[in-house]
Amino acid sequence: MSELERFAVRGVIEGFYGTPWTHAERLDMIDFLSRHEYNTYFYSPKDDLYLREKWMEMHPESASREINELICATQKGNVHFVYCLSPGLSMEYSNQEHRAQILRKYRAMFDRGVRHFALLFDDIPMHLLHPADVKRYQHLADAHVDVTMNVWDEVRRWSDQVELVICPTQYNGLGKEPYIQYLGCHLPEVIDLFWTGRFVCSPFLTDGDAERFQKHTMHKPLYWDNYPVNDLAMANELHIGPLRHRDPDLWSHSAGYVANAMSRPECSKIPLITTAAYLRDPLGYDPHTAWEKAVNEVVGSRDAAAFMRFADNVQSSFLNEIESPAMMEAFLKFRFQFLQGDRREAVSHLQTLFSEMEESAEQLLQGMTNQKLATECRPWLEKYRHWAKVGQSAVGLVEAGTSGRLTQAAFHLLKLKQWLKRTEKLPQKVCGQVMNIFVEAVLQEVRKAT
Ligand code: 14T
Repeated sequence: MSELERFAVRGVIEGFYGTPWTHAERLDMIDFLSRHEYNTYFYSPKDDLYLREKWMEMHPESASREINELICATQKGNVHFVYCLSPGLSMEYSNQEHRAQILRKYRAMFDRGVRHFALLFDDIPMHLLHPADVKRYQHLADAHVDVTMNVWDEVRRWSDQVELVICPTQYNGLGKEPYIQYLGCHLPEVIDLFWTGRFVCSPFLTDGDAERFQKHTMHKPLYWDNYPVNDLAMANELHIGPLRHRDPDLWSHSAGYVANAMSRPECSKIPLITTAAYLRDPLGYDPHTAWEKAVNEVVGSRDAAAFMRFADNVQSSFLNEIESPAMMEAFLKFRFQFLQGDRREAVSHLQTLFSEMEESAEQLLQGMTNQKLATECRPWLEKYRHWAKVGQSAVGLVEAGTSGRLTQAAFHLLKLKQWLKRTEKLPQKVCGQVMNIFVEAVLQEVRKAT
């Protein structure tokens, strides 16, 4: 695909709440982005004090040195470094000194070669709060346009290479809400507007929605896709599944695509490689094929098969409501065979399934080639191992119960209850409801029989 026939911006944003990436992780990520044909890195961890809460203060000396290194790394890798400030928690929009401070911080970055800037107004109140602002502006959008134009007029005096992105306070919906319409219609088209789609986490991004956004805001949306990010309410989900449901023609209806990553950088690489495949060839993109390739690359060939078995049970998110498809299929087959009278065969299949599950869990827990990945995944791997134990006791119970060995059945029932209790204490989302459905069915049979 030619450069003109794909997303102009292909980015990753460090834009999550929670522990920011370390300096080493950032350098590694920039290298990763460069190798996977991403062209932009947005530096915006929510919990970096000097970008948000203390946005008015200059970065301390040590942080400043690290930012220099990041800028150099992006330059070497042909990736744009976007310096993002989130002043909305305390900024008085009408305050001349506050505006000057944004420009001072931008200028320090400009002097080190940065040409891409962003002003993020997400996750702040929709109403003006400072009395001076209430007096001067009609509404929040009015203030945001004024500040943005003020900043824009100054930075483009520095160089005609400078680019500016805005994250509106209302960053999801249909695009015809009054705030975003006002913002869009009063800002020049060269200033890109971030947009997460219909929802904060949008199951689908469609051409139709992008067109509607453009119609109402006079801007093509710059997609900020909240996948694979797993912060806040999503913290128990590990988003290692592939990107899904982004329309293949989205590139022609948008200003670009930016993925918000997880606080776990190594895990993030798996979905980010699938996203890179989508960005490279949206029409030819197949989530499952891309996913297998991504797992192979990040996990390495030695552990890839075991990891894939694990990952099949850790893929549900707002993008994909299907969890543990292979396991679900095995349960359905089990019931079918069991009812057909093929009990021994049915039981033996499930025994194999759960012992392979335990083996792969053990293999991954005891030491993966990619140790960083192992560390990041550990809580989910632990939960996966626990479910294998639950499954083994459940199958043991079925086996003993249906062949009349009641003492053994009672023993397996006890074990099942113990493992179930331990497993349910682990909050990580693994296997969704699939294991619960199976266990519940087994326990129901037990109740019937006693
Ligand atoms: F700016 C936005 F486009 C955006 O998505 N902002 C945040 C983002 O930093 C965060 O990582 C993401 C996923 O949780 O969602 C936004 O933050 C929220 C969204 C909510 F709906 C924070 C609280 C919410 F209730």
